Amino acid sequence: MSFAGLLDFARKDVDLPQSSPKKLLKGLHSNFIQQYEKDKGGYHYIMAEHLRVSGIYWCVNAMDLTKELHRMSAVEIVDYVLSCRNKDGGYGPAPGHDSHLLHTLCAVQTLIIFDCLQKADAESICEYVKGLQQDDGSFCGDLSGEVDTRFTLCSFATCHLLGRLSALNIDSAVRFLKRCYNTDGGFGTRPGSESHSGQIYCCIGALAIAGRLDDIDRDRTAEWLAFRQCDSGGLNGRPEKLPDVCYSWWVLASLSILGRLDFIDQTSMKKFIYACQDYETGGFADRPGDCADPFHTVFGIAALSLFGDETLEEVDPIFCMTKKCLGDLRIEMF
Ligand code: GRG
Repeated sequence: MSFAGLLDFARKDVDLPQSSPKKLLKGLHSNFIQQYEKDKGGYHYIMAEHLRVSGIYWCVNAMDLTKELHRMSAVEIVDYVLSCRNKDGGYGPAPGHDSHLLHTLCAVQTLIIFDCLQKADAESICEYVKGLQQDDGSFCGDLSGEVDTRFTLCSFATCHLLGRLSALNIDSAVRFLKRCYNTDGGFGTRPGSESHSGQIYCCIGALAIAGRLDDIDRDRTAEWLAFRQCDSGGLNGRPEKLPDVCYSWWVLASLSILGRLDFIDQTSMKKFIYACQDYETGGFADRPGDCADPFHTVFGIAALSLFGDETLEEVDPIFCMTKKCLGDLRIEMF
């Protein structure tokens, strides 16, 4: 490894360039997202087929949060999502792809955002989800058999949003989640795995949906999450890693669900999030100066909404959708 490479490897934070944006460039972001939807012949669109339904959720959710959903082609998008449904009841990322829990949840979320959940066959979707629950309470994401706490949240959220949470064995799923709870207060992908902010969001979200947050030590978990804040104000996913704007969401939403949003320094965190915006193209990148994409854009915007940015719709911390579109499907925690 070169000397420069070695220094980069040892780097645990980023500097915010002087020229970084200092406020939310809302108008630019909706243009950026709309461009993604339009450019169907483009390289990025074509290469993203394997994650398209998730990508659709990120884009329409970003537009809903920025109050610009009317600019998206609702009918075309809903028809596309419905065409990704498979005979097993689940949804794949694109027509002809196998079903996966991630895309099944994103399909349901997209239908809710466009207020047409009635077009989904709730019973067959929940049967599909139920079929992926294992004897130890865990969930596989698809037939490949990979178990991960992400899939517990996807299962709980999908069935809750369809009003059929009782289709799942909640007690055994919660027992499994508690086996993934580490002594440092975090959660990992499976029992014994390293704590990671993304997995903590999934486990806390699932426990909140199940009404079982009292089963964990909220302060211990919140402290682990608060230690993710770097000097730049940005948050990392685990110790010794670089900050990334998407963790602004995974960490902040977890703290919000735990009722501990004040464990983070808001001012420096907002500075970091603003600095991740591309002031030419619109969109957010993982870190200042990197290339913007819809994934980091939606989670950057959602984090700012949690901080109460009044130009944005209010976001729900469990489902990462506007409170407005969720209506009665929300879970009030406090
Ligand atoms: C939004 C309701 C809702 C559900 C989504 C799939 C899911 C549920 C959540 C994913 C949570 C998660 C695991 C986020 C982390 C994503 C990410 C950037 C992982 C990168 O991992 P590494 O190891 O990065 O490459 P670090 O930052 O640890 O070096």
